[in-house]
Amino acid sequence: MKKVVTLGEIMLRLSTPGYERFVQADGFDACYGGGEANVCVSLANYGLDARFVTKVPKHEIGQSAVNALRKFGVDTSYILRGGDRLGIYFLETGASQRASKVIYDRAHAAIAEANASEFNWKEIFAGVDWFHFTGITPALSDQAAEFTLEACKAAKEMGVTISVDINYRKKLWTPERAGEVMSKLMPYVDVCIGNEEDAEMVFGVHAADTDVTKGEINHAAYEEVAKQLIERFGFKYVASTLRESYSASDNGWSAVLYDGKKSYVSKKYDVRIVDRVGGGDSFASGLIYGLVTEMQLQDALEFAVAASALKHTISGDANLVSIDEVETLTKGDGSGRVQ
Ligand code: KDG
Repeated sequence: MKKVVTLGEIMLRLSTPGYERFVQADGFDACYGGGEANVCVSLANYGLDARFVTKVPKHEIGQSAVNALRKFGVDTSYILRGGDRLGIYFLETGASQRASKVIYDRAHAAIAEANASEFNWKEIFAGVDWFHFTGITPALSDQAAEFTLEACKAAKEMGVTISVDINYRKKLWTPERAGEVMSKLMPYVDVCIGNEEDAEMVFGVHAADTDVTKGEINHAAYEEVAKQLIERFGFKYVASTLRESYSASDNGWSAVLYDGKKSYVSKKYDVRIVDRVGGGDSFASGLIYGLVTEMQLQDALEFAVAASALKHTISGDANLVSIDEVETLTKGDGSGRVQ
């Protein structure tokens, strides 16, 4: 069985019920989320040996986060215990013209304050095929940037394939700091996932005559972005979802992968959104699953985008779809709504 490791923060997600506003809600629905935790849960759910590395406080809320991962079969044996707190993120789900809102309460979380010396990467990566992280983890603190770099160096030395989801979070760092830190990590990465906005914000890379702020992006323009990223960092593959936003509730959802020679473009799904949080993570986990199990590139991309289309129909951060469900969807023509 293929072995995958992800590294990052798991957070308590507190969302208002239904579409209630923050100022209106008398209670919150609780679950756990976090970019790399979501990817790990999804990979465990596909049957891979998926290990999540983080640090959580020794108290019961830390334990509850670990239990939430175990429930889905994630290997939690290298989760460090200690520190003061588990980060929280509050979510108000939007609809129609009203966008969703996220408020972070994650400063000084245990993982943000962990030190590089606490992780034994040789043990963590022993026998591992794939390592995945996102731009969220090195954004957490200077120490987090340092241990992410050490993880990348160890993984590379041990022959582990590395993927990143650029996942630029403007509430965590500036484009300048993101560019500086991420540029040091990218030379270790084999597979880069990132949309055109991430590439522009973090690396200042964009397609000529394309204004990403106006949503003017298609697979041809993305290929220009991917080429520049490969030239600069030597990635093997660059991939992204391509979202056409009709409203906060509906989306045209497809994806593209560039291998340095040609672009592979997926089917497009017309998605009715129940919960879009984790949509990018579900694409990343689908792509990792496809690539680590050695699917053809087009098949891996179709698996990833179908998995991700299905995620939009599931409440909570994690993509709890089965391989069968994903494969059934990939066999259709992609024209129907995903409900
Ligand atoms: O990709 C989903 C994440 O955005 C969510 O889980 C919260 O990790 C999170 C973050 O930092 O935004």
